[in-house]
Order: sequence, then C-alpha cells, then structure tokens
Amino acid sequence: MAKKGPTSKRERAKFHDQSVTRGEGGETHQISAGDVPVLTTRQGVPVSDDQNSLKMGERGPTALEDFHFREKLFHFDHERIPERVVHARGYGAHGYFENYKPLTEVTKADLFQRKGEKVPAFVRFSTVAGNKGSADLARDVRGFAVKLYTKEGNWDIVGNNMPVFFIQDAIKFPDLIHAAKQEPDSDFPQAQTAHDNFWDFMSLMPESMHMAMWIMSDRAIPRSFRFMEGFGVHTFRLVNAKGKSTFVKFHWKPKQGMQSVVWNEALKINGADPDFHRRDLWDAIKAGDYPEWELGFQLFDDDFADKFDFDILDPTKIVPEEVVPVQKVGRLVLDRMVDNFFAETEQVAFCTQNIVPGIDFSNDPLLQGRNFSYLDTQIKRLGSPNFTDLPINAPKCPFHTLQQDGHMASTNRAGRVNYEPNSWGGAEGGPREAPEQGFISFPESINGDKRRIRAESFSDHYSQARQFYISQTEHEQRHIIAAFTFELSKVQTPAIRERIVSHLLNIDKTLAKGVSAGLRLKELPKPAQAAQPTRDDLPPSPALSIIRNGPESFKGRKLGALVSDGADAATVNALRKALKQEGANLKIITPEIGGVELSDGSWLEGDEQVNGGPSVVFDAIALLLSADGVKVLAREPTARDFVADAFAHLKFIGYTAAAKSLLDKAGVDAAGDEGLVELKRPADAAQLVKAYRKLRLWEREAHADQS
Ligand code: HDE
Repeated sequence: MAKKGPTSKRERAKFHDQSVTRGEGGETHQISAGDVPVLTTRQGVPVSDDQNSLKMGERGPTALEDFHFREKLFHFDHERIPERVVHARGYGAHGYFENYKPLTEVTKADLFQRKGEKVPAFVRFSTVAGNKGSADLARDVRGFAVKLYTKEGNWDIVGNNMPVFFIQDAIKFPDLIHAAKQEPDSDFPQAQTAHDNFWDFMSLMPESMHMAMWIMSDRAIPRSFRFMEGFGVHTFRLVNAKGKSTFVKFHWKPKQGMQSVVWNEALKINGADPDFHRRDLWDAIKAGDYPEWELGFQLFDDDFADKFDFDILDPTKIVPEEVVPVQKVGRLVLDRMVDNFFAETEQVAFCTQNIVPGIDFSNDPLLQGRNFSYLDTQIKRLGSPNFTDLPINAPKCPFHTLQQDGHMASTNRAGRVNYEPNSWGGAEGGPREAPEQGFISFPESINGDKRRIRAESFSDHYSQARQFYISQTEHEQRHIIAAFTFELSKVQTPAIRERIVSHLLNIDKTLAKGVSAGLRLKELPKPAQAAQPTRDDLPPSPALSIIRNGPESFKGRKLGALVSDGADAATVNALRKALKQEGANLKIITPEIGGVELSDGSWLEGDEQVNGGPSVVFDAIALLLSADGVKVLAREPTARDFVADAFAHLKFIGYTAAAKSLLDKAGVDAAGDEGLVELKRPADAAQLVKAYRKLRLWEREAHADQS
C-alpha cells in the first residue's frame, strides 16, 4: 500500500529524515538534514525514485501506470507558452515607487495624494523585434513597462526608452512589426532591422522618420537598462477630485545618468555575453546598488495644446522639455530580483488600459488601439481570462468582482450571489458599485463624422526629426550617419536605400550627404515629396542628447583589470580601494581563471580568464602587468584584442609601465591621448578613477575619423 503523505509538521519532519534520493548508479543516499523537503508529485504523493521509470522486468517496456513518470513528462511537454509577439525578450525586477509631495491639484490618483506614499512596483525592460532568446544588444527600442500596485488598483505605464513611435495609427502596427521582424520566407535576420523589408516599409511611411532618427541614435544601444530614460510616449490625462483634467506626458529619468555603447562594441557584446543587460541588472540589484528613476510629469492644458506647433495626440511628436519642463514627482527604485523568471517576468501582463481613478486616456489613435491589443494578447499568451489572479498580476489592494469560472479559476466568490442588481442585503448581496469613489471617465465632448481619416495636424513628418538631429553633439550625429549607413548597407535593393536618403534630405542635408557618401550612391536622389515643408526654426533641445546628459561619476560602472603574475600588489589594492570609494566594480581578468600571484606573494583570484572576459563587457580597463607577465600576454591574441577593442571603443585605459609593450603590440597610438593614464605609483589609482568618470573619450573618435 502506498505510504500516506505527512500531514502535521512533526510528521513531516520525521518523513524528511527518512527520505532518500537515488544517484545515477542506483545507490541510495540518506538525507540527513530534517528540513529538506521530500520530492512529491503534483498530487503530493512522495516520490521514491526519480531516476528510473517503472519497467516490466529489468530490460522490459515501461508501464503506462507509472503516474509519476507520465505526470513529469506531461508537465514538461506543456512548459512553453507563446512568447510575446513583440517585446519577447525582457527582464523584470521588483521595487517601489515613492511619491514626493501631494499632487491633489492635478490628480486624485491615490498614489499621488500623500507625501512619501510608497507602492510596490514591477518593471519589465525589453527589446522589441527579437525573439525570446535573442541577444540583448540588438539595435532596437527598449520597452520600459511599469506596473504600480496602488491602493486603488494596478496602474500600468507601458512605455519605451524613446518618446516617439513609428506610426500614428494602431491599424499600421501589424505591418510595422511584420516588416521589422524576420522576413517570413527565410526567418532571418533575427533581432535586427537591418534588412530590406523593414527599410522598405519605413521608406514608404514618412511619419516614421522622427522615430528612425531615434533608433539610429545611440539610444538604441544602451549600456544597460539602468542608464536609459523611459517615456509614456502618448499624451495622457490627469484628473483631479473636481473633475478637472490636465494633459500629461510621463518621463522616467535615470538617477544613474544616461549611457550607451558604441556600435562595434554592441556587435561584439552580443557574442561575448548575449545576456549583458540582464546580467547588469541582476548584478547591480544583487549587490545592493539599486537603480533609481524619477517620475517626471510634463503638464499642459487645452490652451497649450491648441497653440503648440504639433498635435499633442500625435505619437510621432514630443513636447520639448525646454518648452514644457519636466517636473519630478516621485522615484522608482528597483531593489529585488524575481524569485522565478517564468512566474514573474514571463507571466506579467501589462495592459495600457490598466489605469486608476485620477488618470485617463487621450484620443491618441495609437493609444486607443493599444487599449484593445494588450488585453487581447494576454489571453493568447496566458491562456485564461484568470491571468489577473497570478500573483504578479493581481492587485495588492482588495478586489471584488462578480466574474467567475474560466480556466484555472481560483478566486470565485463564496456564497450565492454572482450577479447584480440583487435583493440580497449586506455581505450576502456581494460587492456594489461606488458612484463617488469609482473610476469615472473624463467627460470629453466629442463630435464629428465617422470616417477613416488622418488629421491634417499629423502631417508634418520631418520638422521634429530635424530638431532631434540638431540637438545631438557632433559625435552623436556621426553615430546616426554611421548607423543609417550600416543598416542600409544590409539592404539589398538599391531603390530602398535611395528612398531613405531622399527622406533624410528633408531632415538635414549633412546627414543625407553623409549617408549617401557612406553608401556610395552615385548621385543624391531628389528629396522625398513632403506633405509639409520642414521647419528650420525649431531650436535644438539639449535634453535629447545622451552625451550632454551623461553622469559625472563612474559609480555603478565596471572596470576590467588585466592582471599578470608578479603585478604590483600595492597598485592592485589602491585601485580596488579607489573604485570602492567611487561605488564602482572591479573585475579581475587573469591569463588563467585560477588567478595570479602578485608581487608580494599574495594570491589574486580571477573573475574571468582573458579570452572569456573581453574588454567590450567593461566600461574601462586597466593593465596591471609585470615585465614577465606582459611577455606572455603580448603573444596572446585575446589579450591584444582586449586592449585594441578598449581603445577603439574610446575607453579609458590605465596601465603600468611594463604594460606599454602590450599597448604597442595592440597597435595603440598612445601619443597625446588623454584616455591613456599611466600608473606610475599606487597613489595614481585615485587619479585614474577620476579619469574614468568621463566614460568615453569621444575626441579619440573624431581624431580617428580625420586620420
Ligand atoms: Fe506595445 N504591445 N503595441 N507598444 N508594448 C505589446 O503586449 C501594441 C507600443 C510596449 O514587458 C504586446 O503583452 C500595439 C508603443 C511594451 O510585457 C501587444 C501598438 C509602446 C511592451 C502590443 C503598440 C509600446 C509591449 C505584446 C500600436 C510605447 C512589453 C505582448 C498601437 C509607448 C510589455 C504584450 C511587457 C507589448 C501591442 C505600440 C510599448 C501585442 C497594437 C507606442 C513596453 O499587445
């Protein structure tokens, strides 16, 4: 007879003591600790042997009655759910949002009523085009989806790291995504827009040109999720207790500052560590270095909306921060990684229509379409209308509905009532509507003919694209030209390349000429026909540049120090100390993973061996080498790449005197380059860390271009 499962705590403890597991060879091991749980089936039946299926005879067939085996395989066979149709690759973390001060004037949303109000939050960052297993450093938009578990329900701000979008009407979304993802016959390229279909579509959709500038900028290759901005994109409404509405655009400003990588580095990171962004977030949060963003509101009223140069309902436009400043209203802190990726990050279901009293939609046609799509997609992905009951999706405030049943129902009400109105009084009668407290849509008056139409006020496609371009530093402009050139060089149809250049001519002549030269077009095409002429009176917006808004510290960044046997121990220790003071991380790269013996005979363990820790995964490098050590490393191609890549990617390089010959071997021209800092004595380590604060030596790139 089968042994009954343990019921009381005491019985269970006894049970644990008796439990055994069987090794591959069939030997048994006694589990000594009393707190190791017994392996059971999903029915709670203890499992005696998890290594062998039930056989008829030693070499005979497997018995169908082996319920443990069948249950195990059945469950495994059903482990996958459909990946998200877009934003399939993502990474989530928990945290909280804290409100700075009461904002009762503009909104009655509960989370903004009290200073210091804290609500739990879950954030999922993602790329858009790639499949679930694609590499983190694809050139792409990043999703920045935030779920705030407020006391009056869940509020999802399902945003991106760019404030505009490709299209103006949700009806074009399937076309955009079909064109961007793998081509349907070949099923490649994966996680890249560098192919004909994508640029064909873009070239035929002038409204996408502002977004084209953003995705060809460094914003599309962030150094980490921690160093990027987030945007709600659409105009939303805030509504106060009196029913007054104010338009709002949402911003997330990273306290860590903004930072991106360079394109060649991105390509190499994808090979060296396809999980680069995931690992970064994981490492930072696990180390207690919690990333933080401030929530910003851009607030404006109908008068502003009427006077503004562009339609505030058009998601291909921004409201420059210099025109309407961003007011910081609270902070979002991510302080806990998930316990289980699937249960939380994969099953989290963001929906733009999850808003709370005090927040409302605008008529942005993209937002209107999204409000349909997100709920719909969750059914497909999660398989049941009860996805809202999953712990990651359930509100953390009380909730009472009269909905019932469906797959996996687990929160059906007790009692007889599942409808209303009903005449059963009190608790028996179930939940009732709350006319005062409940969500009331802003009573906007609308009239007009029912037509398939695009408003005339949406027809300027180039002016803000130009404004974006002229707001960038020279370095960033160069990167945009290079990115267009790279992407279009992968497009095999010359006519598509030319069509894109014809749009760029409407944005900026130098940009168009740069790309045209990069592609070696025989002649410049004619500018594309424009519905509206490009305005050249929009002033630059410094807030749009990453380099102008970079951090002034090396905090939260990673240094890769290549260390050899015999390296000076005092220098290694001084560097470690200086980095710690800065709040930065040190990773030790050694010829072999076991480590090296330093000058004082102490042993230094390696974090990576030299061919497993290329410099592309670090923000800066140091070469802490002895005269003997450098001889060995100079013969090692990966050590030479370590240095050559760091130099080419404009990184700061600290080096000991002996390391000079490795710099030479790597082809580094040290003359007059302020990014190369010699460590003459241990005390120079502090100076080196100061130099690292600049993150990149952009001047080196300009120099390389001219030479
Ligand atoms: Fe999404 N989008 N989207 N999107 N989106 C999805 O919902 C959609 C758009 C964004 O981490 C899907 O759960 C339509 C803009 C993020 O789980 C889907 C349109 C912005 C995420 C969907 C847009 C976004 C999604 C796929 C055009 C920035 C990932 C899986 C009208 C403001 C959320 C899912 C997460 C995911 C539809 C355009 C951001 C299919 C129809 C604009 C961050 O519902």
